[in-house]
Amino acid sequence: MSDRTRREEKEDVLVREKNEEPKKYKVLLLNDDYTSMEFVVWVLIQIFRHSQAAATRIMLHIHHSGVGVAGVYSREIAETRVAQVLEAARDAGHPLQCEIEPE
Ligand code: TYC
Repeated sequence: MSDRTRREEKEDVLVREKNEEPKKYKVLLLNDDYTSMEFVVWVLIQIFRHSQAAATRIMLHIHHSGVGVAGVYSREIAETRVAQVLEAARDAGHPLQCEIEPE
């Protein structure tokens, strides 16, 4: 058995956790056949603060590849963005789907 006390081990874990970068989460938008391109560009500009050019590029990437990253955030901000996208999509009658993935 090691001489290290449980307290020393616990202190080491706390120090390690404190020095680690906080986890980041990708907010993904999924392609579908019904949501309009204009609406996805609007979401990327209004909710994710992309420029018109970047929003169009990201939307086209999703349209062609099936999925794309709208932004990368802390867990709480990522969850808020997902909720904002789903509410806006529901209000506009679009089936757009959005999810979080650990980076
Ligand atoms: N595929 C859609 C269309 O042709 C456009 C679209 C792009 C939908 C990205 C969702 O996340 C999406 N109207």
